[in-house]
Amino acid sequence: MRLDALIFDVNGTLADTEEAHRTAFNLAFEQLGIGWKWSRTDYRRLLLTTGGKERIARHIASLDLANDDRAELIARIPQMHAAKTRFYRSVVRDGAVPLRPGIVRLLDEAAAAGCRLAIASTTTAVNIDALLHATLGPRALDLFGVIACGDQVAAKKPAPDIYLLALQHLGVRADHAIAFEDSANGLRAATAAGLWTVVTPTFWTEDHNFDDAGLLLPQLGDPTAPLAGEPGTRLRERAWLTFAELNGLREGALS
Ligand code: XBP
Ligand code: MG
Repeated sequence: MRLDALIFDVNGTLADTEEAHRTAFNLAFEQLGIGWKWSRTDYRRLLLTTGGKERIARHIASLDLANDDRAELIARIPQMHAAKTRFYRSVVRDGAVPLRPGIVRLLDEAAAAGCRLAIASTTTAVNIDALLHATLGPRALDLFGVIACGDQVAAKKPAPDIYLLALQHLGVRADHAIAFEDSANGLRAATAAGLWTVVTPTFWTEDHNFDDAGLLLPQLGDPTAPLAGEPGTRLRERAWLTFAELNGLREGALS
């Protein structure tokens, strides 16, 4: 079956951004005098709620509050999230968050083979723009023809909506595309949209259930960051996932 498109999640997949997100949330809470400080343990749990605004709402729901205080905090979610986005963008713009190993190589290999590239993320467009420009420069917008993100759909991951939107904008069928994810919610969203999915977890998601992944790797691998034990267990050709091998593995799985 022809492979027409690769669709990438952003946070955790293109780059390990979540520590930058966590720090930005905490800076926003401090700046606004809200007084919350999310530890890494807190944040691992909070990450199970996708979307920053939804994550803050989940946190408020967990607090023991009088009704008026709760309503006041809920009303401030947009303000908190806007402050968080400003902190996050400025740290990402400064180049503090690199792309994960193998991402640039695989994007280039796919583009050279005529395969289209897209994004499906729960984060906001400005965050994606900051990350892509800081890491790929102006060619980012040429590489990614479709960027589906944030509040463009009502239901965030694990609902399939953002992937379905990306496929619709690409004009590509799900069985002619592959998704790349790092989390169980992302994998559920991609799978529910009918996509064969490659999962590369991070510290934040390594304990999630990835039974439905088409291929599970610690990272994509690269000549500069080869995968331990490969080729030979999951990969046959190189110690990194090439576009040609990706295509072959998917064909084998679908046949
Ligand atoms: C993962 C998320 C995001 C970020 C925070 O996004 O859950 O919400 O943690 O971003 P992805 P916002 O789908 O790319 O893995 O605060 O902008 O929502
Ligand atoms: Mg993710």
